[in-house]
Amino acid sequence: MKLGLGLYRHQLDLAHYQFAKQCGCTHLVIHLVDYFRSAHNNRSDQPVGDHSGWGLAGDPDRPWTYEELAAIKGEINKAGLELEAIENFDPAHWHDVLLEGPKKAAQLENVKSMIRAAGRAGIPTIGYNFSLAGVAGRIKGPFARGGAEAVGMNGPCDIPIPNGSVWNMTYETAPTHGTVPSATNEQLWQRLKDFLDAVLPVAEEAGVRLAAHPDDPPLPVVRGQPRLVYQPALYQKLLDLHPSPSNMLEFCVGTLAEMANGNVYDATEAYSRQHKLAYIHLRNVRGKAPFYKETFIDEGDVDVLRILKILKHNRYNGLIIPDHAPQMQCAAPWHAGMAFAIGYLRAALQSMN
Ligand SMILES: [Mn+2]
Repeated sequence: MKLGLGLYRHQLDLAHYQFAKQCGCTHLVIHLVDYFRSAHNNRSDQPVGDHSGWGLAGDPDRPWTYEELAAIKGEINKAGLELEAIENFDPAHWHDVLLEGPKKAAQLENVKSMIRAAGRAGIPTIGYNFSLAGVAGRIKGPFARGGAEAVGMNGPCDIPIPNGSVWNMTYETAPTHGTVPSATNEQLWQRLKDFLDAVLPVAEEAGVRLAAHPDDPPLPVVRGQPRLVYQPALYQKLLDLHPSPSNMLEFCVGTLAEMANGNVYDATEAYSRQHKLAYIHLRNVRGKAPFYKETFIDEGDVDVLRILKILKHNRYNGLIIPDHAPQMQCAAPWHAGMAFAIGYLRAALQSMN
């Protein structure tokens, strides 16, 4: 198994690459969407936002190009690391794929062009969230050991999504008043199927795996909109929609542990046995959605060592990253939190080998 870090857009620089290398990472996952333009998001932290979301999405007229992806990959390789995945599409490039809007066909072409660009640049994976409400309703507080600041949820989130927004970001600066009408669960699954049917053949040809994150937070409805993968068994429904080697999972252990049904060990066993894990988000939590708190990796409800043993038994040899970590009380809260998580995982992996 390989160990890596996930870096936000504003962290794509030599200092962060060196930090990852110094932690013992060999691989990176990068975000190209900037979630931190909004004033209430602190750049040292993970984005939380409020019901107005994370801020403005990117430039709708500029899908990622081969040139920019190759340049970023070149810098990462120069620092002695591999670029394993890009995490998340930009709502600016595919909002009407999610919302079944008038630009759907053109935006499916956007997505195809970005998959081809990633493949040509030698980036093997793109992670995505097929989600209308996105990561909504989270709160921050001193939830982890010693009062370390972490995120969590303390009840459902029902505020409707304003027009011109999706997945916690604004893609239209002057939208018409009103809110996004609720889709049905069947409609949303059909949109996902349309998406997979359109882009998976291109992904296969480009040598790129599309990796689906489960709905975080995992609830059947958030902001009046249905969710797709909010129970472990629903990941199987997603895989069965399109039997392609590029139809894979961004397997988020923390989110799976927050789910009300099933259990995270059975889910890890079932999907790693099928070799459907493109890469893994590994963190710990306490409680179940909509009442849960993120914790340090060695506290909380999840037996992380048991997860690693299941993965090893099923010969998982892909990448593990801590998707989030609590902020530690010091001059570099994000760095300390990540270094602690990576150190723990590195020791665990070494002791198993
Ligand atoms: Mn995750």
